[in-house]
Amino acid sequence: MSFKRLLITGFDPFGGESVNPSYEAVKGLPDIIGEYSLTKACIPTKFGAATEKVIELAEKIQPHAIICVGQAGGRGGITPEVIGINLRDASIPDNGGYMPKDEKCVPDGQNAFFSTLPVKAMVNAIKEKGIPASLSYTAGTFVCNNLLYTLLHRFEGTDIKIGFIHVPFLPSQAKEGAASMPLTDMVIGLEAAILAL
Ligand code: PCA
Repeated sequence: MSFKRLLITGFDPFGGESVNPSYEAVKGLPDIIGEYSLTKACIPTKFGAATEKVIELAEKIQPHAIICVGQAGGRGGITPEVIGINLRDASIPDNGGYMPKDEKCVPDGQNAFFSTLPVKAMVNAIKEKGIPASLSYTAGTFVCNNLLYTLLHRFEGTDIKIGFIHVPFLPSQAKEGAASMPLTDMVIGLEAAILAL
C-alpha cells in the first residue's frame, strides 16, 4: 500500500517558555495516520528561518499536505486557522531577536489566503473525540501567521493541502486558572484532524 505524504511541523519554545506544546504534540503522533505517512519536524520560532525550513522540507518530500502546528497560549481548544494575512506585526522578538512592525510577509502579495485544509471537518472530527475545538479567524501577526501566509503564497495553484493548527498551553505552562490542555488530548485531537484530511 502506498501512502500519501504529510509534512507536519511544530515550533521550538519561545517567549521565555521552556517547552512548546506544538512540537511535543507532533512528536507524539503515530508515523502513519489513515492514508498518510507523516514526516515530522521541529522548526525555529524565527520569521525567516521557519518558512525556509518548511519550504526546503516540502521541496525534498513533495508532500500531499502540509500542516504546521503552533502554540496559542490563552486559547482553550485546538483551533484550525481559516486564514493567513499578509502582515507581520510582532509584540515580542522572535527567537532570532527580530521584531517586525507593520511589515508585509510578501511585499507584493495579496492581502490574505484561505487555508486549503478542510478546517470545518477537522473541528468536527476533534470535537467528536470530546476535545474542545473551534475555527480561528486569526492566526495572529507573529511567526505562525507569517508561516501560514507564506506557504499558501508559495504553493498557490498546486494541489498541496496547506494550513495551520494552533494548540493551547500545556497545564505546566498555564498560570492558575488559565486555559490549557493535556498533551494526550492534543495528540488525539491532531490525529482526528489528520483523519479528516
Ligand atoms: N506560536 C507562535 C509562534 C511559534 C508558536 O508556537 C505564533 O502563534 O505565532
